[in-house]
Amino acid sequence: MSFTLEIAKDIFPNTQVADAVPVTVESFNQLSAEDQLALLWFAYTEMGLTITPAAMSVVNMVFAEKILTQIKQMPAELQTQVMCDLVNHADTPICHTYSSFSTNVKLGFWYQLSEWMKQGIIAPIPERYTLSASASQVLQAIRQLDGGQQLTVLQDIVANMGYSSTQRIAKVKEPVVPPKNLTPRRKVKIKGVENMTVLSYMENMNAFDFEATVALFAEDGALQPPYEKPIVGRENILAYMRDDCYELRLIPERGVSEPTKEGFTPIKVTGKVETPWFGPSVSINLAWRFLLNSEGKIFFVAIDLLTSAQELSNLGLVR
Ligand code: 45D
Repeated sequence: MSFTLEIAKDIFPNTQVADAVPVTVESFNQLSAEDQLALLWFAYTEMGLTITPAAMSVVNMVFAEKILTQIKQMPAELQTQVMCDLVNHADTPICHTYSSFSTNVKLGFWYQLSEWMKQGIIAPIPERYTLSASASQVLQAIRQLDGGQQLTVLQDIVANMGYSSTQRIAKVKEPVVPPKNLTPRRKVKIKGVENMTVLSYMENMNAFDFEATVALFAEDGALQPPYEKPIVGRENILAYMRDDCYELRLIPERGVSEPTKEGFTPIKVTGKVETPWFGPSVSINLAWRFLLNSEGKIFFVAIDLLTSAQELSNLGLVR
């Protein structure tokens, strides 16, 4: 038997992945566009989180400036219409443009709109809007999630807005950012893990040295982000990291390796990650499930959100 991606995905099967995220997103998707917009606005403002100014400097907002200006100049009803179109996956020029944005540009786009809504430049969600019973239930479900899961729900919904999320539109290539040689490389320590590939992965990611990070992968290696399909091949992983991983802070805490089988070594690490959007005010509890090949290269790594902080100490031992 040789390892395949399908088999690799199932290493450390007792990792408790936070299913509440896709379940909540799924029930959200059943709501009307008006309910969706209002609910998101309530959830977003209720979370009372302040986006760190640093976040917007990571995001290449030039891609969104044209449509932002266009929306700003519209009469209020049209502004509301545009927002509903985005939620409805409508077939409009703005929805097409939106779909070509990377996740961070989409978040930045909504962040800009939210700031303008607060300033009265963009039509606000009516304060007295009453959610339907089912929308109130979804809002209640979101309230019960931990901070990291709430953010993931918001991010997921925002990422899937715009024209037909099934029919993937070619992403706009973000210009290559010059390597930040000045980012100091800090040694990481992971309780229970001495493996150099895993340690270098964390150090390179935290230095935003994505070339060095992908060099740790096997040629046909794969990375599976939370709730997504694996991204296969160094080049695709590199493109993904350049889009989504600047200023992420990985904080691995502890880990465990399983015995090597047919040259493959499974290593599980648990810890936290901080996003540039909120910095240390929200940390996301997660697990990295690595499978290294006989050359010590990453054949597969899955990143999963954990159900709770308690799961940080569940390292794969059968309980
Ligand atoms: O009016 O090792 C609404 C990988 C609509 C890489 C809005 C990773 C209504 C490898 C939308 C509400 C990346 C996989 C307005 C690790 C409305 C690796 C505005 C993991 C105005 C560790 C809403 C990284 C707004 C992870 C502005 C797990 C919403 C990263 C803003 C997770 C929401 C990052 C924001 C997350 C959410 C970031 C900014 C979950 C950000 C979420």
